[in-house]
Amino acid sequence: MNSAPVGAGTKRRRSVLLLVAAGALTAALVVTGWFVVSRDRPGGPEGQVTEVPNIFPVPQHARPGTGSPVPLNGHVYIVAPSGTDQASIAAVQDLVAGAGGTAEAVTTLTSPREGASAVFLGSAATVSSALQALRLDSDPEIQYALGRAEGYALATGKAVGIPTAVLAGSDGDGVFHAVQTLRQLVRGGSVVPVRVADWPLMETRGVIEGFYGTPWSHQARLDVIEFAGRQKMNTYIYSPKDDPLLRDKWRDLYSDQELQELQELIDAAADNHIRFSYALSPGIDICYSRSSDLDDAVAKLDSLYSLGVRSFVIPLDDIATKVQCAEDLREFGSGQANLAKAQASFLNDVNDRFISAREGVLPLETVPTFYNGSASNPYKRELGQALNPGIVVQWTGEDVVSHRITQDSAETAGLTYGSPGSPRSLVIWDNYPVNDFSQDHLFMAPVIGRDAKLHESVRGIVTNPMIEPYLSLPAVFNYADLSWNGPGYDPDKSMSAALSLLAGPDPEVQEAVRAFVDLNQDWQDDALTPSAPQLRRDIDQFWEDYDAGRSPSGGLKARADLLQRLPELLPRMAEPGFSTDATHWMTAAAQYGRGVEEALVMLEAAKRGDVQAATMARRNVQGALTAATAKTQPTLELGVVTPVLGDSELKAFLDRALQQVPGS
Ligand code: LTM
Repeated sequence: MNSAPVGAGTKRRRSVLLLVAAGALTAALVVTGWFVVSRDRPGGPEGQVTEVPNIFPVPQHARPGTGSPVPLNGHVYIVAPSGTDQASIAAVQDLVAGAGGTAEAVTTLTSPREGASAVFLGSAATVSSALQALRLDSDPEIQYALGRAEGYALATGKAVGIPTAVLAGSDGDGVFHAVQTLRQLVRGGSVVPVRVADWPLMETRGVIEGFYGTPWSHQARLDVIEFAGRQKMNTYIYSPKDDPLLRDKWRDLYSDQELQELQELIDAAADNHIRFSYALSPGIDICYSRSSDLDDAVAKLDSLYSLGVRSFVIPLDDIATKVQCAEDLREFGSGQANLAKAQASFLNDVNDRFISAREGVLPLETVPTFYNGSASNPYKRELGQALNPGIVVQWTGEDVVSHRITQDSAETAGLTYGSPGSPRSLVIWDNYPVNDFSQDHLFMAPVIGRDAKLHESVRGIVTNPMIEPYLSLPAVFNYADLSWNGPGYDPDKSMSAALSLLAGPDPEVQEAVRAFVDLNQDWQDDALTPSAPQLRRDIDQFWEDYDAGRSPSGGLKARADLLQRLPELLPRMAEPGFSTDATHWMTAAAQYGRGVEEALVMLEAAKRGDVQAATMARRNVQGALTAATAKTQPTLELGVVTPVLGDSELKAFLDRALQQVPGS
């Protein structure tokens, strides 16, 4: 054996949890019939056709491979030439441990022990001999993938005489993404035979913590960053509206303690191949022409640069729509076009003095004060012309909260925020599933209404999530899929896979999560997100039976039972944060479940003329309704609010049932 050890990665609590969850997803996908034939078939020259498990985000190409599965539950060499991304090596080590195998990390491998298998990991150049051994070094799809930023190839076969999986990346991100795909290809302790060639269609894919309300906790940020990395996102923008040091006190520098927390986030982001992007919002009281304000902004950004941040945003949303200070009025004049002139001048200065003057900083991004709509106005026209063409604009679609975002609209917006012949590079700041404007609601429907080919017209999409971080994970999963491969994105499949992953393998828990999510579908009366469709189906069936004098089919009773068990079942999810975030909605749902069950008892008792039983059940229905509609959910600005669920379905059912059996 000719092998040299390399450093092993550290395994953190979350990694263990998510490893369990990855296994859970596998089990859940099999249980729920999610195991389907690849889009691309058949396999290779030997013609062996197997099935490729579903992979999320859907890869550009995934075919069944030839040969046998690659066991990870025995001795596994992780062959990673020096310089290979440590986080990727550590993730494969975790995966091997999770499959029950023993990992040995080496830099080269020529004479492996019998019965072992190998995972080659590295850049296209460093694993080229393994790709050659699999006769894939000149495969056109793989060549193409390895020529794209963040692209990767993953293929199985035999190299150095043993079962082998090769994970080749066009860059370090690509290698990491290959590992995330590998994670989804393990069945019964082995990697299924596959050939994947994959790359992202959008350059920027991520999460912007950009809402009003209680900012996420430090731990939640760490967890979301890890989750986003696993779903092949690459961006987390730090922009909580209620963090004073970003807006009201934007000039103040961070304390040592705050810097330490930021450093942890920045490091976690790097480990997970996520760009930590820092968003400074000075628009509240900035004087664009004042040199000390420019100095303060640069000093603040520099303090983050020193921690390793290489991506910056200057959001200017939700501020006065006119120039404010006397110096600016003198320098630029009043009016919206002059506001754009003042902002462009400031942003160009930040760009020159900071972005271009530091090593390795990505293009500056901004959120204009008029950040939605594709139609031109004097502000946008001026901004388009005066703003350095290299500065990227974040745009929310036609509306602030856009129910549909079309490619046409994005194309037009690019021209509107750009100059003739030079469209602006846009990132969509997507205001879904954000609930700061409706803090009693959860928005848990799949992401809908975004054109599949938006990648042809924008640089990327970032999702603005809910105040509840863990309840936002299903949408984050959807956005990861949509931004990686829009044409391959199927909202329902993506959401179902997300829920399976977060729920874990227990079928009862899976069912409970789906029942809970069903109650939180309605997104501002959008026709594509009908309220509580499964509950409604059960209710409709119940009244149909009732009106026809038939005994009820049982669906509604079963759902009522399940809702009452949510507080017991949701905490058993693989992702524990979900039920913590959901506490008050879950409790209200359980009360509604009790109310529905009592209503069924009441209707049945009334039907058989048992007045006493009907009266008692009626009282219980009213008690449950009162409990279900109690104010229990604390908010930052609105005090304690009533968690809204299944919008009107549950209450409407109980009201109708009560009407059927009038009280004495
Ligand atoms: O959307 C933008 C650019 N700004 C704010 C967000 O901070 C806020 O979360 C959303 C939703 O309320 N609306 C905004 O205008």
